[in-house]
Amino acid sequence: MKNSIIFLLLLTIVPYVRAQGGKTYPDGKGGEVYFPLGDVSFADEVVSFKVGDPAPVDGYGPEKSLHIPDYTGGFQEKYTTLGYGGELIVKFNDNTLADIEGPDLYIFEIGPAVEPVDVYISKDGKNWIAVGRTGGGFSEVDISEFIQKNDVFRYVKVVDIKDKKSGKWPGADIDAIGAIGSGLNFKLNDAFLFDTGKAVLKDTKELIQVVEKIKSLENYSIVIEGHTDNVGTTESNQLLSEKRAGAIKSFFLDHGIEEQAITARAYGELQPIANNNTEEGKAQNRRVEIVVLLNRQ
Ligand SMILES: [Ca+2]
Ligand SMILES: [Ca+2]
Ligand SMILES: [Ca+2]
Repeated sequence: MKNSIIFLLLLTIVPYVRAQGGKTYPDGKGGEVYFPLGDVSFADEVVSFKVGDPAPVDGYGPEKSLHIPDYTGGFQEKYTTLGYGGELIVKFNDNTLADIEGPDLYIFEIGPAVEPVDVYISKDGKNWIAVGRTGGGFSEVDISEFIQKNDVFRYVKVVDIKDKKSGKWPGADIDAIGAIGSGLNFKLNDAFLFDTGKAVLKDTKELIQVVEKIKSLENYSIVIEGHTDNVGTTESNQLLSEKRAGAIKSFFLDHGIEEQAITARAYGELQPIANNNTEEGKAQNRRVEIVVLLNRQ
């Protein structure tokens, strides 16, 4: 029952966000940064890491840049040194990156000098959008001018710009990567929602719970994304995902969520999250993702 995990998330994260509001983290340079979603906001998974050349003397591993910033000074093994020209790709799982007013993404880089990185974002981990370069005291990135309204992203890539070749730790030292513009991400498996090939909702019990939780939040917007496996034509999959995202949108409207708060999108088979060569992978790919964005209060 994959869905029970999702609802566990809903039941735990939503009250947390309501009770706590956001949270402030030290930026490692004497200042602090506010994240409206708190601890959930940070990158959850390493997708790939290509250490630069020369590599650092002591490499602490790419996973040191996941989760909340935890470096407090000195020689702590709590950051990822990219190496000269190194490249790190991370992914958000329980949250997404989105545009809100002001900066949207923050790269926690440690050390006395800010060593710049080029920053890229992606929806699928394949097609990348360059969103700027950190450095010169700036570690925050505003993605608004590079994207469409209400776009949501799950991947971030940072590439060391080959500024400093010398020293024991060449390249940028990354403690954490966080989405200030962040949404809660819920994946609903289609098997619970629809019959094969159909776009009529069959079991809405859990969707009602989703609606109730969303309505308990303030100042939110919702992005509904329909996705399919690769069985059938690309066109038919596109159409099916469109109808299913539309069915969820109608359900939300019928249950008192305002139309201007909802964006529905369809991706068909274009954004799989698992291998379509296995039955299990296909089942994971047949899904609706609901992203709840919390705007700055
Ligand atoms: Ca996260
Ligand atoms: Ca922004
Ligand atoms: Ca860290």
